[in-house]
Amino acid sequence: MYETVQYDRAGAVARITLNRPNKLNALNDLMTSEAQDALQQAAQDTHVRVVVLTGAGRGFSVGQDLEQVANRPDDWSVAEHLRHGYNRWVTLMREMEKPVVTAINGVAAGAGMSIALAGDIRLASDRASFVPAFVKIGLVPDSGFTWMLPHLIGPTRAFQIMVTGDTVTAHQALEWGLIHQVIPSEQLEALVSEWAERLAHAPTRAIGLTKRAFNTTMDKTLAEMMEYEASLQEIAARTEDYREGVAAFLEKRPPVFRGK
Ligand code: T3D
Repeated sequence: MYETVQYDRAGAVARITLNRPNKLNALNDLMTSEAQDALQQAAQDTHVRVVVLTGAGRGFSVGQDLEQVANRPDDWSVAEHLRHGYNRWVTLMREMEKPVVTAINGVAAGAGMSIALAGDIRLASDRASFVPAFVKIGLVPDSGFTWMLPHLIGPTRAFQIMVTGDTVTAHQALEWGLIHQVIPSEQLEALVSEWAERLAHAPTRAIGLTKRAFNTTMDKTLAEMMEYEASLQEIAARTEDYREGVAAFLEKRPPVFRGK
């Protein structure tokens, strides 16, 4: 049981809900450690094959709880706060060898935007917006933002977003390639469940290894990547799901993947 995060598992789908709706799910230290714990729980639970991360109420998350900032001692280190907090959180999402769907139900600001964009599949309500708030309070983008943005949408728009801090609407985010889909708010729940079910029946190991390749590709050459892919394929090709995939194809029937 957590105080600021809700964790539910239904079948193969784990759902983590950031749960401080009155503060638009601003990230305090407790929420950060509880969210990390919930992500680790989902990563380790062999029943779980997909994770959905969303926010309670009208926001996804507005990033760092600025009330907490005001009460820090003078010798307090922001770098350490990021290393143990949001950097670890984002890393848990990126390195989990299961698909992570972010269901961006409302505003995502600052580190909350970084966390929303760290999902493998990013589904936004038409009421969602993205606020790169860092510059508005005199900060550098953090929690992976300066790495993610240029990779997702190219350096031109990424730089503009970072230095203006202007709000990006859900439809702009879709058009620019920040997210995968914009969904009418009343249908978000249903469509997120559809995505989750689909991913829960996918070959989980192959998807996990694909994430491993994605995480590696950005600083490698084509030759290095082809070699790396070959080593991952060596693993994927030994899974039960691969045998099932080939058998189903040859038997002209849909495959039943078990994530093994
Ligand atoms: O020092 C470090 O730790 C460095 C780490 C940095 C990482 C970061 O995430 S930096 C970015 C921090 N976030 C922000 O700067 C966003 C601040 N919030 C806003 O600009 C606006 O709230 C939004 C544009 C996101 C949404 O506006 P709106 O009009 O929809 O909502 P609101 O009325 O501003 O907010 C609703 C409530 O949430 C309100 O509380 P109240 O008055 O009803 O009691 C507001 O104060 C609270 N709230 C919103 N954002 C935060 C927050 N409380 C604490 N921290 C927040 N970030």
